[in-house]
Amino acid sequence: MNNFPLVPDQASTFAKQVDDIFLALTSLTVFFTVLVFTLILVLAIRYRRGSNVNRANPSDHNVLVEIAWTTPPLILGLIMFVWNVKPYAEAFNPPANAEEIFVIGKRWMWHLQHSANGIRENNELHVPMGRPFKLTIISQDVIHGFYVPDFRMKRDAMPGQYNTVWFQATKPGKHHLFCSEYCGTNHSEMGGWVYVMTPEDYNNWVKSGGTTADKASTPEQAGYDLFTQLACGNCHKDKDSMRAPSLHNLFGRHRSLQNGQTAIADDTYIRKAIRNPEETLLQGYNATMPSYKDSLDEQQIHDLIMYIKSLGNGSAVSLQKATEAATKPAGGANPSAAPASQPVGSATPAVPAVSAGQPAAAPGTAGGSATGTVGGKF
Ligand code: HEC
Ligand SMILES: [Cu+2]
Repeated sequence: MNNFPLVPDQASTFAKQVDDIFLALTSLTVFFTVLVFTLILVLAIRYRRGSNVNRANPSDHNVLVEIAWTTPPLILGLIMFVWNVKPYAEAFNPPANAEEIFVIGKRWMWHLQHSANGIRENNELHVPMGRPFKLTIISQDVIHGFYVPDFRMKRDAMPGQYNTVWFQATKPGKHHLFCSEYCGTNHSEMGGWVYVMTPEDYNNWVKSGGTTADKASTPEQAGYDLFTQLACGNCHKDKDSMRAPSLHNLFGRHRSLQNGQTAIADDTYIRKAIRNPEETLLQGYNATMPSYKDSLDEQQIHDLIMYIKSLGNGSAVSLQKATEAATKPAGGANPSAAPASQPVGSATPAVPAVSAGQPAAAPGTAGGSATGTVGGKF
């Protein structure tokens, strides 16, 4: 009987929690199903036609019974909810020290790259136990699902969107990796193994260059190479210029767009800015940036994003500016509302205003009314 596993191996920090929740939900479901069907059966037999029971004063209303069948399920439901919130939130919020692994799903294979050392793998993933890893997942064609049952971890790989999830493996060994989304002819072959190693074994594996023998460059280095090769630097300098905004400290910053919306410069925003610059056209600039939609694949775009991230994190800058603006008396209720409420299109000056790089820093624009703008608040 010991050899009859009801659940897969528990090999990550989530596994036990997920199994406990699953067991509780299943037990509750079974309990109430049995209860309800037993009552149906007993009552149906007892009150069947022709049976000799007292049918005087049939009641059609009983407050006590109604309270009895609504209150316990309500309390049980709330208990399940409270119990689930924490693990659920945890599963989608990687710890800050998690190392990133970039995952591309494509028909019909998984392509993975370690951001710390640049090692690339196909349908295999090597990780040490006891350390958190964050996965950034995208698809190059249709929807796939990155699924490691032993880790109780599953996340969709979507075209055009970065999804993240994280895990920390607890058990050395070989764990199945699947695609959980039917994605075409060879869907069933789209999978492989996650190898969880002891930290020493893992360090040796990394030293030997992993499974790729050729020299591995980190995504950041590869991104720098691409940036040079594609001459992005012809327009993007260290400082904002007439030609283009600087990409230093861009990551995490608030951007005001010409379509009246505001955005935060996260992975998805930068990906769009590179592939479809017309959709993220910045206030104060002309649409001179070429689209790289057809010339760069997902791997290359991710490399560029990693390079841009390495140029500094601007969320701290943004926050500081926002509080500064918010404490100013008039018109400063929302740092992004002022520039966003400017007329859009041809009326926008071609010369970059100071505010193009730093929202709401330009005093001249602070007089605008803060009403009637899309995305003026976040
Ligand atoms: C011909 C000049 C030019 C070239 C070449 C160019 N860009 Fe741009 N880029 C711009 C301009 C102008 C903007 C601002 C207008 C806009 O949003 O499209 C911009 C905006 C951006 C943004 C958004 C910046 C922000 O502050 O929100 C990113 C990211 C970006 N470019 C990355 C790149 C990368 C990566 C390359 C090389 C693959 C590149 N650019 C090549 C001109 C250029
Ligand atoms: Cu698939």
